[in-house]
Amino acid sequence: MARSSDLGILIEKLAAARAVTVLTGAGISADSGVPTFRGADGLWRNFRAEDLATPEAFERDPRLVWEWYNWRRELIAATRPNPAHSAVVELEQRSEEFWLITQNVDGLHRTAGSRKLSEIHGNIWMVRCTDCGSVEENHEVPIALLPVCSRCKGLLRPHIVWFGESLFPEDLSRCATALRTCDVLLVIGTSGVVYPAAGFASMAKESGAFVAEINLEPTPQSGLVDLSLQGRAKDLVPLLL
Ligand code: BJW
Ligand code: ZN
Repeated sequence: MARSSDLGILIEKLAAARAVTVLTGAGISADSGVPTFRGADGLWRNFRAEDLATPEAFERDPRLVWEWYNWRRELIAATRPNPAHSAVVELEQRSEEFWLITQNVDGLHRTAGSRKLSEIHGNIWMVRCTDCGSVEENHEVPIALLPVCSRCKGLLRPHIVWFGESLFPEDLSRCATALRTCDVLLVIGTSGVVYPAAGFASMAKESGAFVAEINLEPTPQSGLVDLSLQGRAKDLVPLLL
């Protein structure tokens, strides 16, 4: 459990900060009922994200990959933001400078009202044509298999960053600025194993930020952060305000 003295330190650091950056992962949405990737509930028909979230998997069997996304689209469509998402919105409104970096593709931060954000792994409600590259919103649940582009009839894929693919350069440069210039970085609900996001805490630390982590359990980042609070995001994040 988080110690109240640790919570007090973080509250003070946030109150004194001019610039705040928040990095979130699947743990913040777990409290809304979205399965995490590396928890037992993240498995689908015994496949792991590493088996399906790759360009090779899509090339081999686009139907299987779309079936996985349909399972997730249905789950996510039934969820709502939780008090941790709302508390992040309030932090944005209170901070002179603020940026939210989320690895989550579920869109729950946007639904909650976050506006200053980078969805660095994309968004499950956006699709991209594998032929002409056009990107559009698509909220169909389930999406028709196999979905095709309205402009050129090319095969659509999720507008999501898969393993082995580069993140969008504009997101990377916006995140680098937010990490290099923040006074406090708050890392919420990520296992800290997927790069480049796994390197963000040390980037902020090197630039002099106070770095705090909120997670149900210790992570590979726990040793390098200034403060590690253990507990549920939905219980702890609202206490910071
Ligand atoms: C709670 C909680 C509660 C639970 N409250 N907490 C350097 C070294 C080694 C490898 C690489 C490297 N650089 C790049 C790579 C390769 C690769 C990589 O990192 N591999 C690692 C697995 C080793 N990275 C990439 O390929 C990236 N591309 C890239 O860097 O391009 C350049 C390049 C390519 C190749 C080589 C070198 C350079 C792209 C990564 C894209 C990741 N995409 C995914 C899938 C998207 C598919 C989709 O969503 O549809 O994004 S992977 C998956 O993991 C998803 C997530 O965003 C991401 C992170 O997971 P997250 O959010 O941390 O979730 P979990 O489940 O892991 O953890 C949940 C946490 O919450 C746990 O800690 C719980 O305890 C906690 N929790 N309930 C608080 N209530
Ligand atoms: Zn097209």
